[in-house]
Amino acid sequence: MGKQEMYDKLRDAIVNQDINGAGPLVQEALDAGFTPFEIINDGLSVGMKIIGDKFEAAEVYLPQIMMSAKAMKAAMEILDPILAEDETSESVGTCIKFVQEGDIHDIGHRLVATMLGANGFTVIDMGVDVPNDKVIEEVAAHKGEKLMLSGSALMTTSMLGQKDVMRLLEEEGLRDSVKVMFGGAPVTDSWIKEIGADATAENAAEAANVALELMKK
Ligand code: HCB
Repeated sequence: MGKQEMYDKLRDAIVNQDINGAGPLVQEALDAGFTPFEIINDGLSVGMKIIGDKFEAAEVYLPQIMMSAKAMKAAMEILDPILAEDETSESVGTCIKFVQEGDIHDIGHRLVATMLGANGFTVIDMGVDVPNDKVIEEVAAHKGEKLMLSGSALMTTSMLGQKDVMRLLEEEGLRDSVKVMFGGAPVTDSWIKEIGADATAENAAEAANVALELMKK
């Protein structure tokens, strides 16, 4: 099977909500020599983007989205342990990862966490719907380490909470202890500038590169 043909099958497993088929297909791709990185970036993520666009165009509805999300989870259950094994022994830094309060969208968050882990970060996954005071407590607990904060928000409402994170970091005297990268579909470069964060990234692969660059500064 050609490379593109496999990417298309992986993409379609997500678009067509193939919860039972996604895991075995990922295994098939791994057995055929595809890397987890290719499987995620050129296959599964493309499918998730398509289903997201279809949702916005009202071509599919919440139940289908939820099943695509489950297919994505089934696929990542095969890939996560492999990516964890690949982790380099020396950590390049600690990354506190969370999804903003009020927001339970965790697919992109998990992909970014996986990619950061695979690129040498020690990832502290605080999960979804995390209040800002808990985030600040976690940053304070790791003060002094090479430290990143990576927050996701998928809704315009939850994105506003990112501004508050920046304010609290300043107030608590923690701003200089941590590099801050925010992401999620509504997050733009101008928003990052406005709130005084350090960076954003379009996707998980870019997030890993941006995070590695920030750790050098
Ligand atoms: Co949801 N939802 N949803 N949803 N949902 C969105 C986000 C809307 C944009 C759809 C729309 O209306 N057009 C919309 C938000 C509108 C807005 O505020 N502008 C919306 C809404 C309104 C809602 C509900 C309120 C719907 C309802 O109940 N009526 C509800 C809210 C629940 C809540 O959070 N309180 C809801 C629920 C759901 C689910 C449960 C059905 C499901 C989530 C399942 C899950 O995550 N476990 C869901 C989904 C899947 C979506 C869409 C279709 C796709 C999101 C997604 O997974 N994208 C989304 C539409 C869209 O975004 N186009 C829709 C794929 C991932 C891979 O991309 O952008 O999340 P990503 O992450 C990327 C990228 O941003 C970057 O890298 C990631 C990986 O490549 N990145 C970072 C992310 N975080 C980063 C952090 C960094 O530091 C750096 C980079």
